[in-house]
Amino acid sequence: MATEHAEGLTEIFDTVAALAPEIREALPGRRVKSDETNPSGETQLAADSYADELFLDRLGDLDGVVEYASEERTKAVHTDDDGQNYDAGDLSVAIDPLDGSSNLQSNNTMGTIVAVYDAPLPASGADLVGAAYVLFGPITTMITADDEGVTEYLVDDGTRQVIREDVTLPEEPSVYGFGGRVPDWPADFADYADEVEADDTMKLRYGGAMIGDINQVLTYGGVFSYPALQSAPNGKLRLQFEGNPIGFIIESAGGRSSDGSGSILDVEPTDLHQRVPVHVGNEGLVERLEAALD
Ligand code: P6P
Repeated sequence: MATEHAEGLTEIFDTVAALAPEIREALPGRRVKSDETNPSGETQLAADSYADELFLDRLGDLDGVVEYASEERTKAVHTDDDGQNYDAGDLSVAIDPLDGSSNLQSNNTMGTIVAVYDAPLPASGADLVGAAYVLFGPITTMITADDEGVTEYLVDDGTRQVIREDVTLPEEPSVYGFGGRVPDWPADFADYADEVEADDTMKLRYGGAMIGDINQVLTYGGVFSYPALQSAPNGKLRLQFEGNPIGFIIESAGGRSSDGSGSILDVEPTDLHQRVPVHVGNEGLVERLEAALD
């Protein structure tokens, strides 16, 4: 890990892990919809707002963190006392406090996505120094990625206990998950999906929370796409909070990311809540996708 960021990243990942049991315990009582919507126009659950406030409070307190942004907030919050100054070593955190919170009412997987940039937000994926996600499944796990690779932890008790080091995508892919409604897929993506589905070594795994589907790809090899749609040319997922961190994690695990034409990490940031088509997985599958969309 780049020494200038090692301490800051460790503090951020430890803080996110420490909050995991507290957030998981609070979920049962916060399944209700609030009458608020987030900047992307999605209905907020009480759990979304609760988790967002908790992350801002704890991450904002860290000396190394100078800026906090989340899917639930219109603007970034400057959390240091020297205002807009951005000094070497400062870190910005962009977080999806509860990715897939609509799965809460159906008791399916969900969790938290964290992107750590060494640049003001909105930032390019090239400015990422680390990324992570916490997955609330049958057990609570955390995946972290930095310049040393990808590690999986058990975080049930709020501490990070390593369960897998140097995590890489299996060479032989076996799962796929494609978001959006099939009639809304552009023809070239629909053709690619048909090709993948015709492959009898591939099984459909799509659960409605990106990180649950990504964890399937990271564990079994395959491809996850939330493509550009006819009704939404930039797709649904947000670059700062979903596309960049997940692209960083999958690329750090030896896979590929793409917005349809090239690495998601190269997409120019223009707005904090900009959307981006997201394709991540084994190199061969992503290369075939880019050829299909070309
Ligand atoms: P759809 C959850 O709301 C999310 O942002 C991602 O976690 C997930 O991959 C996607 O949206 C699911 O979208 O259209 O299938 O409900």
